Order: sequence, then C-alpha cells, then structure tokens
Amino acid sequence: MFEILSDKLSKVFRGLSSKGRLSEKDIDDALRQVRLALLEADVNFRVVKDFTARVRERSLSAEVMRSLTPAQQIIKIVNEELINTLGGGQSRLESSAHPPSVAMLVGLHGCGKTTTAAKLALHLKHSGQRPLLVAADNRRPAAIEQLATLGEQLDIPVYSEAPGITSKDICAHALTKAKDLAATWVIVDTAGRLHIDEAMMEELAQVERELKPCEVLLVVDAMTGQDAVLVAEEFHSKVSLTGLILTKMDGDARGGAALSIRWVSGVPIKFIGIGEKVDAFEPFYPDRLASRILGMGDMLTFIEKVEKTVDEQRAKELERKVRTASFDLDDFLSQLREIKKIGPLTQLVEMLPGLPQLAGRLPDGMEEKRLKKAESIILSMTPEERHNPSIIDGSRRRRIARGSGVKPQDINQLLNQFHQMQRLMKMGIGGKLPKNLMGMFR
Ligand SMILES: Nc1nc2c(ncn2[C@@H]2O[C@H](COP(=O)(O)OP(=O)(O)OP(=O)(O)O)[C@@H](O)[C@H]2O)c(=O)[nH]1
Ligand SMILES: [Mg+2]
Repeated sequence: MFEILSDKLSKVFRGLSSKGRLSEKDIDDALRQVRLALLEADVNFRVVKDFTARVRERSLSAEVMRSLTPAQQIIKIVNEELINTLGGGQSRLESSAHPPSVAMLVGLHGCGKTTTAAKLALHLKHSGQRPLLVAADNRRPAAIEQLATLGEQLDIPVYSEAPGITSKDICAHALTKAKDLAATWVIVDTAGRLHIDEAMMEELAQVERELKPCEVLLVVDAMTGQDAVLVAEEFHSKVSLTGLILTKMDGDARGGAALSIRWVSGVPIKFIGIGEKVDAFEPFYPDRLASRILGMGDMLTFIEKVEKTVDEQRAKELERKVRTASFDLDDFLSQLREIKKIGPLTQLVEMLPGLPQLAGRLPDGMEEKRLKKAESIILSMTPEERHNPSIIDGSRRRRIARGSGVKPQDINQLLNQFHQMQRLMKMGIGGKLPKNLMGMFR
C-alpha cells in the first residue's frame, strides 16, 4: 500500500544524505518533495501541512543544523513526527471492570464489519478471552448467516435471533446469554448503511444505551481513501467512538486514509485488517507503520508473526538434523508447510527491510502456486526418494512428474532449491525459517 510513497521518501533522504552539511534551502527543498509525495499518496492536506511544519521547525533547530549527521537527524525527526501523526503509541482495547466487556462495531455498508467482528473475536480468543459474537444486523437473513458461519468455523459462539426483532432487544438478550456462557467479551456486529443517516444513528444510539459498550469501534475501508476520513469525522460527531479499525490495508490504495484518519478525527486506530482471511488482522502500531513507510522494514511485526507460527520444538529438531546432515525432502516439505502457514509470502516479504522491491516482482498468488507445486512433487516421491534424493534418475523423474502433473524440469528446479536450502543451512544460517525461505525466490 505504501510502496510509492516509501520509494519517494527514500529518494529524498538519499539526496539529503549525500550532501553532508545542510543549508536552510536544502531542508526546504527536501520538505517540498516530502509534501508532494504525501499529497500524491492522498494524505489529507491539513495533515500534510501540519506535519511538514513540525518537521521543518525541528529540523532548522541549531542542534540539527550543526550536527555532523544532519540528514540522519532529519530522518529521525520525520520518523518521530510520522509516528505522532499516526497516534503516537499503541492504543489497546479497553476492557470493562465488570465482564463481559462489550465492543460494538459500526460502519458503512461493506466496510468489513462482519468479517472484522469475527477477526476481533478470534484475536481475543487467542489471547485467552471467551468471546461471544452477536448478530445485531438483523435486517438481512444473509447477514446473520454470514456471522453464524464464521462463528462455526472459528468455534466461537454466535448469538442471533429471527429477522424482525429490533437490534436493541437482541443486544439485551445477548447480554443475558453472555452471562450464561461466562463470556468475557461480547462483540456486536451492527447493520451498515450506504450513507450516514438519522435512522442509522438512532438505531446505533439505542444499541449503545442498551449495551453500555466499553468500545465503540468504527470500521473503515482504507481503500476508500479520503472518504474514509470524512466518514470517521461524521460518525465521531454523532456517536462516541473509542477507536478505529482500518480494513483492506492489503489493497493497493495509496494509503492516504491510513495516514490521515487519526490526525483528522482524533480517534485512535486500534487494529488493521490486512486480508480476507480471519487471521489477517493485527493490532495497530504507529511506530511500525512509520518505519515501514520510511523503508526500514516492519521487523517487529514480522518477528512476532514468525514466532507465533513456527513451532520452536520443530525448529530445534531441524537444526539438529542440519548439523547431522540428515535434512531430507520430508523436512523440506514440512518447512514449506510452515511457510504456507505464515501467510502470503508477498505480505511477508513486504515487511522485510530492503525487500519490498522484491515483493513487487512476485505476481499475486504465484508464490502460493509454487509452494503447492513443490508440495505435490514431494508427495509423489517414495519415502526412499524423499530421504535420499540423489537416487532420482531420469525414469524416476518421469514417474514423479506424471504423478504430480508437472514437467520433469520442475522436479529439477525443486531439487535445486532443496540443495540450495541444504547448503544455506550447512553454512550455519539454518534453523531460522525466514532466511532459508529466501532461497525460494532465487
Ligand atoms: N482484502 C480484504 N478484504 C476484506 C477485509 N476486510 C473485509 N474484507 C472483505 O470485504 C467484504 C465485505 O465484508 P463484510 O464483513 O461483509 O462487510 P460488512 O461491513 O459487514 O458489510 P454489510 O454488513 O453489508 O454492511 C468481504 O468480501 C470481505 O471479505 C480486509 O482487511 N482485506
Ligand atoms: Mg455485515
């Protein structure tokens, strides 16, 4: 989402760094380019104006101008002010002193409320909570069905009633149900409208009075650009929002909404949605997004993600196998599967410093296809071949190719990748998935 902006900013900073001592004019020139880059990324003009004014003032201080590394100082200032624009620190979910805590999700039609309700419930479940989902969008049977299906998939209870009952009544009954289930969180999915109107606001206000939620979260679609910012401002003037959730951050919008919405609305961004799958959801960290935009790579998010997915025991065992040189295609296969669990590789690669360029070269879905192909090739081998790939000769290769529906060359390619990974691991950089995984891209 932020590639173009990120590229432009790195160019500006490279220009500054090559200069050594900086004059006021150098700084103004650089800031003019930063301003343009932000406006082109669809960042709200008020945000851009404030931001550049703050950076300029701090950059022109005697301390920065006289320092030996003024460009680095300015990059640091830009990073800090970007973090400020995005809300400073992380804004966590507030829970109630008397469980269940209630979070109510509101937003326009199609912004991702129902999906996000399920994602949030799963996130809470993973952190040891017992969530109950509530279908308060009771006008369309399909809406209830959608939430019920998601709940079933995630093994999270969903409370719903027949269409026609008012949202307010459903919520009242849901609270009783939550107590019965000893739920610690109640996540309420409400109906969306095409536009903000009186009827919608009145219904939300009624639900709010009934539930006394500790969180009223506005779900906004980051793909809608500046409109998202307007929606947030309007909602906030009518209901007391406690947080924002930006969805579809995986899209190819220019990112302006994400960069403007906090500053313009004054409401903190608490989570972001980064895909259609239920686990494509993360707490929002201003500092991580800032360093990603500035091309420093979102290492922390990445590390967290890998830690969550990679089984430590398994990694240790792999390390041992590598040391004893018994790493075979079966191990390779289970590594491929772990990589698949981490999620789309493009998403992962984007987070690594210096690698976003590489992500651009991976066509969508291509890497998943390659993983699938590799998996089916290995599955068509006999256990003996997997353990000792050197026995794979021409006739075995043809048999495996037939079995997995690929060309014999594909098998050579896979074996090369395997050998490459084996070599990498022997060089002592094995054991940790992300590095081995880079072999897949060569
Ligand atoms: N790519 C992507 N798609 C998303 C994300 N969040 C939601 N979607 C998709 O957006 C579409 C609408 O999502 P819903 O959750 O049904 O939206 P809603 O706000 O409940 O819609 P209404 O109930 O009709 O107002 C679905 O196709 C979702 O899969 C996201 O973070 N990334
Ligand atoms: Mg919905």
